[in-house]
Amino acid sequence: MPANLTPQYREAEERYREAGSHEEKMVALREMMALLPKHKGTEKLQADIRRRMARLEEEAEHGARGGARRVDPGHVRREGAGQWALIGPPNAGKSALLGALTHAHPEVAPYPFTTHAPQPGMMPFEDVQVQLVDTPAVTAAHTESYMSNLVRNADGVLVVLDPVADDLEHGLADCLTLIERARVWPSGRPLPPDASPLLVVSPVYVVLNKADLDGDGTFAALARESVGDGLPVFRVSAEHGHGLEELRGRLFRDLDRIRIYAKEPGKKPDYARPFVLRSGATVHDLALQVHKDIAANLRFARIWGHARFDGQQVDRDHVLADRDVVELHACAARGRRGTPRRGRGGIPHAGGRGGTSALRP
Ligand SMILES: Nc1nc2c(ncn2[C@@H]2O[C@H](COP(=O)(O)OP(=O)(O)OP(=O)(O)O)[C@@H](O)[C@H]2O)c(=O)[nH]1
Ligand SMILES: [Mg+2]
Repeated sequence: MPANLTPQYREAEERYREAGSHEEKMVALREMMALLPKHKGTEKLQADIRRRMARLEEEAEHGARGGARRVDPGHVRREGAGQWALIGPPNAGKSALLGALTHAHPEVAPYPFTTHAPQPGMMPFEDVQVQLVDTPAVTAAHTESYMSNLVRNADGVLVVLDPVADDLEHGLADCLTLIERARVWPSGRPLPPDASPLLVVSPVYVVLNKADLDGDGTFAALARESVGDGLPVFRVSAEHGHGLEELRGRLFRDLDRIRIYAKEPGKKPDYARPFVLRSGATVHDLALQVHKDIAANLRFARIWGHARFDGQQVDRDHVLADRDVVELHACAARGRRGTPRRGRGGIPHAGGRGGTSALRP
Protein backbone atom coordinates (compact mmCIF):
# COMPACT_ATOMS: atom_id res chain seq x y z
CA MET A 1 0.00 0.00 0.00
CA PRO A 2 1.51 3.41 -0.90
CA ALA A 3 2.45 5.50 2.12
CA ASN A 4 1.17 8.83 0.68
CA LEU A 5 3.63 10.94 2.63
CA THR A 6 2.82 14.64 2.75
CA PRO A 7 5.27 17.45 1.84
CA GLN A 8 5.21 18.48 5.54
CA TYR A 9 6.35 14.97 6.49
CA ARG A 10 9.16 15.17 3.92
CA GLU A 11 10.23 18.51 5.39
CA ALA A 12 10.32 17.02 8.91
CA GLU A 13 12.36 14.11 7.53
CA GLU A 14 14.77 16.60 5.99
CA ARG A 15 15.09 18.35 9.36
CA TYR A 16 15.86 14.98 10.94
CA ARG A 17 18.62 14.33 8.42
CA GLU A 18 20.12 17.76 9.00
CA ALA A 19 19.69 17.76 12.79
CA GLY A 20 22.98 18.32 14.58
CA SER A 21 22.01 17.72 18.16
CA HIS A 22 20.33 14.83 19.84
CA GLU A 23 17.37 16.97 20.90
CA GLU A 24 16.86 18.34 17.39
CA LYS A 25 16.75 14.78 16.10
CA MET A 26 14.20 13.83 18.73
CA VAL A 27 11.99 16.83 17.90
CA ALA A 28 12.15 16.02 14.18
CA LEU A 29 11.21 12.38 14.85
CA ARG A 30 8.24 13.46 16.96
CA GLU A 31 7.14 15.75 14.13
CA MET A 32 7.52 12.95 11.61
CA MET A 33 5.37 10.71 13.79
CA ALA A 34 2.72 13.44 14.16
CA LEU A 35 2.67 14.08 10.40
CA LEU A 36 2.73 10.47 9.28
CA PRO A 37 -0.62 9.30 7.86
CA LYS A 38 -1.69 6.39 10.09
CA HIS A 39 -2.72 3.41 7.95
CA LYS A 40 -1.56 -0.08 7.07
CA GLY A 41 0.87 1.20 4.45
CA THR A 42 2.86 3.20 7.03
CA GLU A 43 2.97 0.64 9.83
CA LYS A 44 6.60 -0.28 9.14
CA LEU A 45 7.59 3.37 8.98
CA GLN A 46 5.82 4.05 12.29
CA ALA A 47 7.70 1.16 13.91
CA ASP A 48 10.96 2.44 12.43
CA ILE A 49 10.41 5.97 13.83
CA ARG A 50 9.54 4.51 17.23
CA ARG A 51 12.73 2.45 17.15
CA ARG A 52 14.83 5.48 16.30
CA MET A 53 13.19 7.47 19.13
CA ALA A 54 13.87 4.66 21.61
CA ARG A 55 17.50 4.47 20.50
CA LEU A 56 17.97 8.23 20.90
CA GLU A 57 16.36 8.09 24.33
CA GLU A 58 18.68 5.27 25.29
CA GLU A 59 21.74 7.13 24.02
CA ALA A 60 20.81 10.27 25.93
CA GLU A 61 20.66 8.22 29.11
CA HIS A 62 23.61 5.88 28.71
CA GLY A 63 25.74 7.16 25.86
CA ALA A 64 26.09 5.68 22.41
CA ARG A 65 26.96 1.98 22.45
CA GLY A 66 30.71 1.50 22.58
CA GLY A 67 31.32 5.25 22.55
CA ALA A 68 31.92 7.84 25.19
CA ARG A 69 29.00 8.82 27.40
CA ARG A 70 27.12 11.54 25.59
CA VAL A 71 25.26 13.91 27.84
CA ASP A 72 22.69 16.23 26.35
CA PRO A 73 22.32 19.12 28.81
CA GLY A 74 18.73 19.81 27.79
CA HIS A 75 17.50 16.24 27.93
CA VAL A 76 15.32 15.26 30.86
CA ARG A 77 14.03 11.72 30.79
CA ARG A 78 10.27 11.77 31.11
CA GLU A 79 8.92 10.05 34.20
CA GLY A 80 5.55 9.74 35.89
CA ALA A 81 2.18 10.80 34.55
CA GLY A 82 3.51 13.73 32.52
CA GLN A 83 6.09 16.50 32.37
CA TRP A 84 5.77 20.26 32.95
CA ALA A 85 8.59 22.69 32.14
CA LEU A 86 9.01 25.62 34.56
CA ILE A 87 10.38 28.60 32.67
CA GLY A 88 10.73 32.25 33.58
CA PRO A 89 12.96 35.28 34.06
CA PRO A 90 15.74 35.25 36.66
CA ASN A 91 14.79 35.31 40.35
CA ALA A 92 11.06 34.71 39.76
CA GLY A 93 11.08 31.67 42.06
CA LYS A 94 11.13 28.73 39.60
CA SER A 95 13.49 26.75 41.80
CA ALA A 96 11.57 27.69 44.96
CA LEU A 97 8.38 26.42 43.27
CA LEU A 98 10.04 23.14 42.28
CA GLY A 99 11.21 22.74 45.87
CA ALA A 100 7.75 23.49 47.25
CA LEU A 101 5.86 21.08 44.98
CA THR A 102 8.30 18.16 44.76
CA HIS A 103 10.84 16.32 46.87
CA ALA A 104 13.70 17.95 44.93
CA HIS A 105 16.09 20.38 46.66
CA PRO A 106 17.19 22.88 44.02
CA GLU A 107 19.40 25.85 44.87
CA VAL A 108 17.30 28.92 45.69
CA ALA A 109 19.09 32.25 46.02
CA PRO A 110 18.27 35.97 46.12
CA TYR A 111 20.34 36.72 43.02
CA PRO A 112 19.71 35.98 39.33
CA PHE A 113 21.01 33.03 37.25
CA THR A 114 21.32 30.61 40.14
CA THR A 115 20.06 27.61 38.16
CA HIS A 116 22.47 26.46 35.43
CA ALA A 117 20.92 23.23 34.18
CA PRO A 118 17.48 21.63 33.99
CA GLN A 119 16.54 19.86 37.19
CA PRO A 120 13.57 17.50 37.46
CA GLY A 121 11.48 16.76 40.52
CA MET A 122 8.51 14.45 41.06
CA MET A 123 5.33 16.05 42.39
CA PRO A 124 3.08 13.65 44.29
CA PHE A 125 -0.63 14.08 43.59
CA GLU A 126 -3.05 11.61 45.15
CA ASP A 127 -1.76 8.24 43.91
CA VAL A 128 0.37 9.45 40.99
CA GLN A 129 3.45 11.56 40.40
CA VAL A 130 3.91 14.37 37.90
CA GLN A 131 7.33 15.49 36.74
CA LEU A 132 8.28 19.18 36.99
CA VAL A 133 11.47 20.47 35.38
CA ASP A 134 13.17 23.61 36.74
CA THR A 135 15.27 25.42 34.13
CA PRO A 136 17.84 28.21 33.80
CA ALA A 137 16.45 31.74 33.46
CA VAL A 138 15.05 32.97 30.16
CA THR A 139 16.14 36.48 29.13
CA ALA A 140 16.24 38.39 25.85
CA ALA A 141 20.03 38.56 26.16
CA HIS A 142 20.60 34.88 26.82
CA THR A 143 18.48 31.74 26.79
CA GLU A 144 20.10 28.31 26.68
CA SER A 145 19.85 26.92 23.15
CA TYR A 146 18.27 23.65 24.33
CA MET A 147 15.35 25.46 26.00
CA SER A 148 13.27 25.49 22.86
CA ASN A 149 13.36 21.69 22.55
CA LEU A 150 12.83 21.24 26.27
CA VAL A 151 9.67 23.37 26.08
CA ARG A 152 8.42 21.57 22.98
CA ASN A 153 8.98 18.13 24.47
CA ALA A 154 7.15 18.89 27.72
CA ASP A 155 3.44 18.13 28.13
CA GLY A 156 2.82 21.58 29.57
CA VAL A 157 4.60 24.85 30.35
CA LEU A 158 4.50 26.97 33.51
CA VAL A 159 5.68 30.54 33.03
CA VAL A 160 6.78 31.61 36.52
CA LEU A 161 6.81 35.37 37.12
CA ASP A 162 7.38 37.72 40.04
CA PRO A 163 4.50 40.22 39.79
CA VAL A 164 6.30 42.66 42.07
CA ALA A 165 9.34 42.84 39.76
CA ASP A 166 9.68 46.01 37.65
CA ASP A 167 10.32 44.14 34.44
CA LEU A 168 7.44 41.67 34.56
CA GLU A 169 6.33 42.58 31.04
CA HIS A 170 9.76 41.92 29.56
CA GLY A 171 10.03 38.65 31.43
CA LEU A 172 6.64 37.54 30.13
CA ALA A 173 7.46 38.63 26.56
CA ASP A 174 10.78 36.72 26.61
CA CYS A 175 9.02 33.56 27.74
CA LEU A 176 6.27 33.91 25.13
CA THR A 177 8.93 34.38 22.46
CA LEU A 178 10.59 31.16 23.57
CA ILE A 179 7.26 29.31 23.52
CA GLU A 180 6.56 30.61 20.01
CA ARG A 181 10.04 29.62 18.85
CA ALA A 182 9.42 26.15 20.26
CA ARG A 183 6.29 26.04 18.07
CA VAL A 184 4.06 25.40 21.06
CA TRP A 185 0.51 26.78 20.87
CA PRO A 186 -1.20 27.43 24.24
CA SER A 187 -4.23 25.16 24.51
CA GLY A 188 -6.30 28.02 26.00
CA ARG A 189 -6.09 30.03 22.77
CA PRO A 190 -8.16 29.14 19.69
CA LEU A 191 -5.98 27.60 17.02
CA PRO A 192 -6.08 29.73 13.82
CA PRO A 193 -7.43 27.85 10.79
CA ASP A 194 -4.15 28.37 8.91
CA ALA A 195 -2.03 27.09 11.83
CA SER A 196 1.03 25.09 10.88
CA PRO A 197 0.53 21.34 11.34
CA LEU A 198 3.85 21.35 13.15
CA LEU A 199 2.47 23.31 16.09
CA VAL A 200 2.24 21.35 19.31
CA VAL A 201 -0.81 22.34 21.38
CA SER A 202 0.02 22.22 25.10
CA PRO A 203 -1.33 23.85 28.24
CA VAL A 204 0.62 27.04 29.01
CA TYR A 205 -0.08 28.63 32.40
CA VAL A 206 1.26 31.74 34.09
CA VAL A 207 2.21 31.37 37.75
CA LEU A 208 2.43 34.67 39.62
CA ASN A 209 4.69 33.73 42.50
CA LYS A 210 5.50 35.65 45.72
CA ALA A 211 1.83 36.36 46.49
CA ASP A 212 2.96 37.06 50.08
CA LEU A 213 4.68 40.25 48.84
CA ASP A 214 1.50 41.39 47.08
CA GLY A 215 -1.02 41.28 49.96
CA ASP A 216 -4.05 42.90 48.29
CA GLY A 217 -3.24 41.50 44.85
CA THR A 218 -2.66 44.90 43.21
CA PHE A 219 0.42 43.70 41.33
CA ALA A 220 -1.25 40.44 40.37
CA ALA A 221 -4.19 42.38 38.86
CA LEU A 222 -1.80 44.45 36.74
CA ALA A 223 0.09 41.32 35.73
CA ARG A 224 -3.14 39.62 34.64
CA GLU A 225 -3.80 42.53 32.27
CA SER A 226 -0.39 42.05 30.69
CA VAL A 227 -0.93 38.30 30.31
CA GLY A 228 -4.19 38.74 28.38
CA ASP A 229 -6.65 36.01 27.34
CA GLY A 230 -6.08 32.32 26.88
CA LEU A 231 -3.34 31.82 29.46
CA PRO A 232 -4.77 30.73 32.82
CA VAL A 233 -3.13 32.58 35.72
CA PHE A 234 -2.38 31.12 39.16
CA ARG A 235 -1.39 33.22 42.14
CA VAL A 236 0.90 31.36 44.52
CA SER A 237 3.62 31.77 47.09
CA ALA A 238 6.24 29.07 46.79
CA GLU A 239 7.68 30.07 50.15
CA HIS A 240 4.43 30.42 52.09
CA GLY A 241 2.36 27.75 50.40
CA HIS A 242 -0.44 30.01 49.16
CA GLY A 243 -2.29 28.57 46.12
CA LEU A 244 -0.06 25.51 45.81
CA GLU A 245 -2.77 22.90 46.39
CA GLU A 246 -4.97 24.25 43.59
CA LEU A 247 -1.98 24.35 41.24
CA ARG A 248 -0.97 20.80 42.17
CA GLY A 249 -4.42 19.48 41.21
CA ARG A 250 -4.44 21.34 37.90
CA LEU A 251 -0.97 20.06 37.01
CA PHE A 252 -2.28 16.51 37.05
CA ARG A 253 -5.83 17.02 35.77
CA ASP A 254 -4.87 19.21 32.83
CA LEU A 255 -2.51 16.56 31.50
CA ASP A 256 -5.69 14.76 30.43
CA ARG A 257 -4.68 11.41 31.85
CA ILE A 258 -6.69 8.65 33.50
CA ARG A 259 -5.65 6.23 36.25
CA ILE A 260 -6.55 2.59 35.90
CA TYR A 261 -6.23 0.00 38.66
CA ALA A 262 -5.47 -3.45 37.37
CA LYS A 263 -6.72 -6.57 39.11
CA GLU A 264 -6.31 -10.29 38.67
CA PRO A 265 -9.41 -12.51 38.85
CA GLY A 266 -10.24 -13.35 42.42
CA LYS A 267 -7.75 -10.85 43.81
CA LYS A 268 -7.98 -7.27 45.07
CA PRO A 269 -7.13 -4.41 42.67
CA ASP A 270 -3.62 -2.97 42.85
CA TYR A 271 -4.52 0.47 44.15
CA ALA A 272 -0.90 1.30 44.97
CA ARG A 273 0.39 1.59 41.39
CA PRO A 274 -2.21 2.70 38.87
CA PHE A 275 -1.51 2.56 35.17
CA VAL A 276 -1.70 6.06 33.71
CA LEU A 277 -3.10 6.39 30.20
CA ARG A 278 -4.15 9.23 27.98
CA SER A 279 -7.77 10.23 28.28
CA GLY A 280 -9.86 8.33 25.71
CA ALA A 281 -7.73 5.18 26.09
CA THR A 282 -9.44 1.83 25.55
CA VAL A 283 -9.18 -1.59 27.16
CA HIS A 284 -6.78 -2.52 24.33
CA ASP A 285 -4.51 0.47 25.12
CA LEU A 286 -4.35 -0.71 28.73
CA ALA A 287 -3.55 -4.26 27.63
CA LEU A 288 -0.72 -2.91 25.45
CA GLN A 289 0.76 -1.18 28.48
CA VAL A 290 0.44 -4.28 30.63
CA HIS A 291 2.02 -6.70 28.16
CA LYS A 292 2.03 -7.10 24.40
CA ASP A 293 1.08 -10.80 24.69
CA ILE A 294 -1.98 -9.93 26.74
CA ALA A 295 -2.92 -7.29 24.16
CA ALA A 296 -2.51 -9.81 21.32
CA ASN A 297 -4.61 -12.46 23.05
CA LEU A 298 -7.15 -10.20 24.72
CA ARG A 299 -10.68 -11.63 24.80
CA PHE A 300 -12.57 -9.27 27.07
CA ALA A 301 -12.29 -7.27 30.27
CA ARG A 302 -14.38 -6.79 33.37
CA ILE A 303 -14.81 -3.29 34.71
CA TRP A 304 -15.68 -1.82 38.07
CA GLY A 305 -16.20 1.94 38.31
CA HIS A 306 -17.86 3.78 35.45
CA ALA A 307 -19.39 0.67 33.89
CA ARG A 308 -23.16 0.15 34.03
CA PHE A 309 -22.77 -2.46 36.75
CA ASP A 310 -19.83 -3.84 38.74
CA GLY A 311 -17.85 -6.50 36.91
CA GLN A 312 -19.51 -5.70 33.58
CA GLN A 313 -17.92 -7.51 30.64
CA VAL A 314 -16.64 -5.17 27.92
CA ASP A 315 -14.65 -5.64 24.73
CA ARG A 316 -11.26 -4.24 23.70
CA ASP A 317 -12.69 -1.01 22.25
CA HIS A 318 -14.40 0.02 25.49
CA VAL A 319 -13.25 3.52 26.49
CA LEU A 320 -11.94 3.63 30.05
CA ALA A 321 -12.59 6.32 32.66
CA ASP A 322 -10.40 7.71 35.43
CA ARG A 323 -10.16 5.29 38.35
CA ASP A 324 -11.76 2.32 36.64
CA VAL A 325 -10.74 -1.06 38.02
CA VAL A 326 -10.03 -3.44 35.13
CA GLU A 327 -9.55 -7.20 34.96
CA LEU A 328 -8.08 -8.29 31.62
CA HIS A 329 -8.91 -11.73 30.24
CA ALA A 330 -6.62 -13.06 27.54
CA CYS A 331 -7.20 -16.27 25.63
CA ALA A 332 -4.75 -19.14 25.65
CA ALA A 333 -1.69 -18.69 23.46
CA ARG A 334 -1.05 -21.76 21.23
CA GLY A 335 1.52 -24.21 22.56
CA ARG A 336 4.14 -25.93 20.39
CA ARG A 337 2.00 -29.00 19.69
CA GLY A 338 -0.96 -26.94 18.66
CA THR A 339 -2.74 -27.36 21.98
CA PRO A 340 -3.93 -24.14 23.49
CA ARG A 341 -2.08 -23.20 26.68
CA ARG A 342 -4.26 -21.99 29.50
CA GLY A 343 -4.51 -18.25 29.39
CA ARG A 344 -3.46 -16.38 32.45
CA GLY A 345 -6.60 -14.33 32.45
CA GLY A 346 -5.14 -11.86 34.87
CA ILE A 347 -2.41 -9.31 34.74
CA PRO A 348 1.24 -9.82 35.55
CA HIS A 349 1.84 -7.38 38.36
CA ALA A 350 4.96 -5.61 37.21
CA GLY A 351 4.12 -5.90 33.56
CA GLY A 352 4.01 -2.18 32.77
CA ARG A 353 6.09 -1.25 29.75
CA GLY A 354 9.50 0.08 30.57
CA GLY A 355 11.05 3.06 28.84
CA THR A 356 9.73 6.50 28.37
CA SER A 357 6.48 5.69 26.66
CA ALA A 358 5.04 4.04 29.74
CA LEU A 359 3.04 6.45 31.80
CA ARG A 360 3.44 4.47 34.97
CA PRO A 361 3.84 6.92 37.88
N1 LIG B 1 8.78 36.41 49.42
C1 LIG B 1 8.95 35.39 48.61
N2 LIG B 1 10.16 35.16 48.08
C2 LIG B 1 10.29 34.11 47.27
C3 LIG B 1 9.22 33.25 46.93
N3 LIG B 1 9.67 32.31 46.07
C4 LIG B 1 10.97 32.56 45.89
N4 LIG B 1 11.36 33.63 46.60
C5 LIG B 1 12.71 34.23 46.66
O1 LIG B 1 13.07 34.69 45.37
C6 LIG B 1 14.47 34.51 45.17
C7 LIG B 1 14.71 33.76 43.89
O2 LIG B 1 14.20 32.44 44.04
P1 LIG B 1 14.69 31.27 43.08
O3 LIG B 1 13.78 30.14 43.31
O4 LIG B 1 16.14 31.04 43.22
O5 LIG B 1 14.39 31.94 41.66
P2 LIG B 1 14.66 31.34 40.21
O6 LIG B 1 13.54 31.77 39.35
O7 LIG B 1 14.91 29.89 40.30
O8 LIG B 1 15.96 32.12 39.79
P3 LIG B 1 17.14 31.71 38.75
O9 LIG B 1 17.54 30.29 38.99
O10 LIG B 1 18.22 32.65 39.05
O11 LIG B 1 16.57 31.93 37.40
C8 LIG B 1 15.01 33.81 46.42
O12 LIG B 1 15.56 34.79 47.28
C9 LIG B 1 13.77 33.22 47.06
O13 LIG B 1 13.90 33.11 48.46
C10 LIG B 1 7.95 33.51 47.52
O14 LIG B 1 6.95 32.82 47.31
N5 LIG B 1 7.88 34.61 48.35
MG1 LIG C 1 16.56 28.77 39.84
